[in-house]
Amino acid sequence: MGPSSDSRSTSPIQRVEADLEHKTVASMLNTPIEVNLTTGELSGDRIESAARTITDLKGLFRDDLARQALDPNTLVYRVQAFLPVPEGEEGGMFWGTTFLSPGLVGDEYFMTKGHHHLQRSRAEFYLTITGTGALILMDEKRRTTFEPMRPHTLHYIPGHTAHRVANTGDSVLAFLAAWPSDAGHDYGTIARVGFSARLRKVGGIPTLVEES
Ligand code: S6P
Ligand code: ZN
Repeated sequence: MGPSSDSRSTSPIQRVEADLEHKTVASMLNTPIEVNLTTGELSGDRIESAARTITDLKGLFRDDLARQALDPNTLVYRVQAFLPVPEGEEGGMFWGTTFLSPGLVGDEYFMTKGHHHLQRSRAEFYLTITGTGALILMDEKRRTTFEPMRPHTLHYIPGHTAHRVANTGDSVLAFLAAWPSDAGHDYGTIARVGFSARLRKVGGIPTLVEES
């Protein structure tokens, strides 16, 4: 080995710098989240999950005796979410998938709890992946409407609009959602006063029936 070999031509300082450079490059390598566009399933190590059983949804459906007659462990929906910044932080975005089971409580379709955003002006997108259902929207004047959901429908939920989803089909309804990280969730208002109408199966057809 002559004086020009690697071990002699690289000083200890140069070697430390090379190591640091290697570490910097390694720390810049984030593993992206993956979205299965057939099922809506998110995967990756930063995905959070939550589930709501029929027991968790006490008080939500009109016919509570019909709710109590179901297996208490019945899964109504589960949500996966990717929250890259702390909830409430301004300027970030969140991404999630909701998987809503098919089913009825009396004549009312399985549905999500529904909420307003805490910051009322914050909007949201939903994109249906699989299944059929209804996006139920209620404006500030308590006017309730719904949009049919089927694979590949995109739904814009404006600010100041309460929203919930009902599954009107016989298979799982999965939809993606994207919303601002400072939107927050107000469930209390809906728990107290509800929507002005419920989506019920009337003569086999999903129908919005005004609350009396
Ligand atoms: C979040 C977004 C959805 C819902 C999810 C469950 O702003 O609208 O991810 O959280 O569909 O519904 P809920 O009403 O129980 O939050
Ligand atoms: Zn929302």
